[in-house]
Amino acid sequence: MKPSTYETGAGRRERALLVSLVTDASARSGSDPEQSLAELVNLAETAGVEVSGTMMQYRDVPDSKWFVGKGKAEEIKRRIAEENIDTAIFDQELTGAQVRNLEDALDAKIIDRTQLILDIFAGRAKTREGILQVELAQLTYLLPRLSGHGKNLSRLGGGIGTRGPGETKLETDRRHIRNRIGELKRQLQEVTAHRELHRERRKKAGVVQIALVGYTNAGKSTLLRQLTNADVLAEDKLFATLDPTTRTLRLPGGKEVLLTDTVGFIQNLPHDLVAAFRSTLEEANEADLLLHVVDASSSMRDRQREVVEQVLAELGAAAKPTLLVYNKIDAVSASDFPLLSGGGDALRISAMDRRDLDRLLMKLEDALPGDRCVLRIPASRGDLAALAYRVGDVKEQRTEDDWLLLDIRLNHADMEKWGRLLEPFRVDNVEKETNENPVEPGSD
Ligand SMILES: Nc1nc2c(ncn2[C@@H]2O[C@H](COP(=O)(O)OP(=O)(O)OP(=O)(O)O)[C@@H](O)[C@H]2O)c(=O)[nH]1
Ligand SMILES: [Mg+2]
Repeated sequence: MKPSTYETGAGRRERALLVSLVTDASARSGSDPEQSLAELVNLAETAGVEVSGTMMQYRDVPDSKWFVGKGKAEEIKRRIAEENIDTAIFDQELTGAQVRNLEDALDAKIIDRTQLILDIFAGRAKTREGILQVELAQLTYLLPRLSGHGKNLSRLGGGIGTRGPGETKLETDRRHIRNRIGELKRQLQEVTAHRELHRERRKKAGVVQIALVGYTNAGKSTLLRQLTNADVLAEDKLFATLDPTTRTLRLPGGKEVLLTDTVGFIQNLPHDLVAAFRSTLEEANEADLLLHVVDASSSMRDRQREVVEQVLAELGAAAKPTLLVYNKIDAVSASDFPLLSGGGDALRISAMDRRDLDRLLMKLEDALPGDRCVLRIPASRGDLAALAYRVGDVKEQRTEDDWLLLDIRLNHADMEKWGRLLEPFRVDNVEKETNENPVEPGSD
């Protein structure tokens, strides 16, 4: 499927009016309609649309025919004529029938938030997996709306294939789309199997994996680049990253881990998109530790943090060890700074500040899950000491006669792989040894 370009036939950017309907149900959803609409402006600009203006209506329930009320529809029609508008973009999901009715009544292209996000994704997808996932999401979104799309369908490749005997045009299109969906799922399974194999191999090798997660535009890719010199795209656009990128990261103690950048989240993320991107999002699920990056400079930061937590819960990753990081503090005003919530252990950093990055790395090292223990190795076994340094995080080293004592934190995966070699030299759990200095629960 070709991505939609949001250009008029004359090569000019489409001009759009952005419309939001606030209902009782949306008020309960926890999202602030004004912020959501501001975000829609951002999404539209990301897609290459020129935003002419915004409109908001409060109503108990959506109108089944027009979505907005009749009076509002007339107001929209007036503005479309006055401001030479090509497209109306709705912040909420429309039914196929509503799209058709509005198209007919307003004589403009009608798009909803989901479709806009799908179009942005379509324009961004580069890898085979990304392209397959986006097309799957687009077709899944389109199928139930097929009858409703009038003029709009043509840009989504209407009139696909040939008609079977006795079939209407609509039935033919539906059949083709279903076949294509089946085909896409098969192809995706192949690609995914490949990725899972990679992941399994890394796991077996005892490599610790950390995933960067967070709202779109929080600074995940910037952090990956700053920490690992990775050549990844970071820009002030929504959904700059679609495909996960993994790089090796060396922690201050010398231990090497893998850091993965993932696709950003957004509120009201289209469900079809979450489903289609499941294998990509699984990267977060498979990680040993999540680095949750929040844009501290955003007025929506608390909502954004909640949305990410919600999506992680949906993915089954809610209980994962997570390090919360407020990024972009260089762009936060001093008066706003104390308001940053998120518990005492949340880090506040600027991805542009080297010292902040060093603090982050130290904190990461500490946050890595694993068993802390003491190894007592014969001084002659330099090979074992080297192994311990390679796979573990050595907190302290001292010698006692002909023995080397290492206070070390070993990742569970490391222990599974190397435990056989190191286990015989394990003395005791370090927690027992340091009992005279107990740690308050939750203060870590
Ligand atoms: N002022 C400031 N800007 C930052 C900081 N970190 C990132 N940015 C900017 O924020 C924008 C988004 O950064 P990205 O790294 O692309 O964000 P992302 O989380 O990867 O976004 P998606 O890939 O869209 O999910 C870019 O313009 C960065 O230059 C920071 O610490 N301070
Ligand atoms: Mg990114």
